[in-house]
Amino acid sequence: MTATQKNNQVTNIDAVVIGAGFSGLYMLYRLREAGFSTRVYEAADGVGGVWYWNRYPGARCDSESIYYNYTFSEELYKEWTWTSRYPEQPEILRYLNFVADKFDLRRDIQFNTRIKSAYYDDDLNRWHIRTEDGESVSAKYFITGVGCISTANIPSIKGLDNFEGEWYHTGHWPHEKVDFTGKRVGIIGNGSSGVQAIPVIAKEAAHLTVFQRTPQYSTPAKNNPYTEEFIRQAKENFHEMKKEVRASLGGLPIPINNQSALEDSPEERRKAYEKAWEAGGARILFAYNDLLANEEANETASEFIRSKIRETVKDPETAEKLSPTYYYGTKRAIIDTDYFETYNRPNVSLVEIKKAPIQEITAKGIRTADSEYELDAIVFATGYDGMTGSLFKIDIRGKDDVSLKDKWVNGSETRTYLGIATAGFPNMFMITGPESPSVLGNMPVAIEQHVEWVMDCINYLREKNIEIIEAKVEAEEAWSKHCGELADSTLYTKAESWYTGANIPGKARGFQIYVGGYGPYRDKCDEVANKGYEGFSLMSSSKTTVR
Ligand code: NA7
Repeated sequence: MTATQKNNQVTNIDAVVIGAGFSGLYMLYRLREAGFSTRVYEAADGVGGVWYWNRYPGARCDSESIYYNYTFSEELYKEWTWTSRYPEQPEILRYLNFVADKFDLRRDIQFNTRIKSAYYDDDLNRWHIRTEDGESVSAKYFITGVGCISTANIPSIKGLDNFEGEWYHTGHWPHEKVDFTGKRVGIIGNGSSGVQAIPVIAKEAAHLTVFQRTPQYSTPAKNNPYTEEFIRQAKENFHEMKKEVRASLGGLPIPINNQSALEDSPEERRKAYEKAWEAGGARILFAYNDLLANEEANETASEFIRSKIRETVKDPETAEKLSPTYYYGTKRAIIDTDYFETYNRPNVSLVEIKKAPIQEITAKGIRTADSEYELDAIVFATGYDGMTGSLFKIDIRGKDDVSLKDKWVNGSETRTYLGIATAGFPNMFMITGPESPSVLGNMPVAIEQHVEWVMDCINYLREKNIEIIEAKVEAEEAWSKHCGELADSTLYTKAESWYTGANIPGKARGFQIYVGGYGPYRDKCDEVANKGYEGFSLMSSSKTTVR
């Protein structure tokens, strides 16, 4: 029950966890605390998950830092001090390193190791996990903490190999500073990453050309450094904050105005939106309770933001090009620092690639249907193959050698029970898997809930001498149906977004996130556990059903 070994020897341990981001670190901490031998595998050479890789200029979190952390340890919460409202990537990475040091986690993490496959052995009731280097380990429990948005989407554009300049993806940024001084830079993509990077790169580059496919709504972050007094109060308020974030819909203690936008007069609405705009972040989404459910209500918020774009961007033609038409919030709500202001700079230009698509990357730059742009560097801020992308990168096979990818028909028929487990894959747990609320809120809160639920479950199995837990087909059918119905009752499914898989050519469309909110979801998971893991088959080692 010690560490794994090479030389064809297979080591037996209790649990294998993939990924050393927020999920993997906490899962390791809990498993180890409960006395389970555990090994975490991590492809990077350090902890951090997406915060290890996302080092692009301007990279920040869009959740407020005092809520974007673990709450399982009061001591940890009080020992760490955030410097500003929206933390920069290096600060978050420092935080996760601090966590790893404080709880001495690194000794059970194998870095620089990518997992190639995980096969379930039905005879032995164990998972056989293999690394890309050929190392094998056998574990009773297989837990994925691979992140929802960690597999980079680099569009296959003809000619990229011929480009003589340098190119980067925001999610795989070099560790050393990339110096754009004096360079002509092109950036493709204006989601959260692009919107954060564009103002920063524009200040450094000789010229920045933004290749925009879809204009996006963005609201000002109103980032600011925290005062000592603010931090003191936040720390004092720890228990209340923890209770509130865990019961909330999106993992943040921000109340939603429980009223329809259509009940207010246009003047009252304007006032409410102005107040939310001034408060910063994505507060507009909290201004009324039906912005993501009712088209007419949504249009009031969408038009408010468009009016702000017109006020901010001096050239009316550019303002028009930057004005989105989809329903605000149905793509991830973006927050920014000086994003729209950046288009007033003389060294920034905007190219609409829906009107004149990119045809080729040449040795000298980017050629669209109507022009050629000479560039020294290209930045792909083109996002991720979300929700299933990172799971599908590993060859995961359950009972009868069925692969997860095949079972889910490449994502078009994703079926999970609670977004944590899937039938045919016993003793496998997915932290923030598809069909859990995950990315529709403040991730550490979702992660802690999953880790704690999984830990309670594993402890229960040990106490009751149960060897195998597996989601029942009927339970996952019902859960997937419920998720789909909830999503269809909102406007989310109307957008072309990474939430729906629309950003990846050829990817099956579907909305694989539970939209009912963190608090209600937690209650549902607790109910399942309290009923002795209702919806799961619980079996002894001889496959005798225990319940
Ligand atoms: P996003 O939000 O998926 O944004 C990706 C951007 O790249 C978006 O503007 C896309 O346009 C654009 N894109 C994607 N593929 C292409 C191609 N092939 N050609 C041109 N433009 C393209 O990713 P981010 O990294 O910004 O953010 C991911 C999440 O991280 C974010 O939601 C937060 O949760 C944190 P589109 O809108 O699809 O037309």
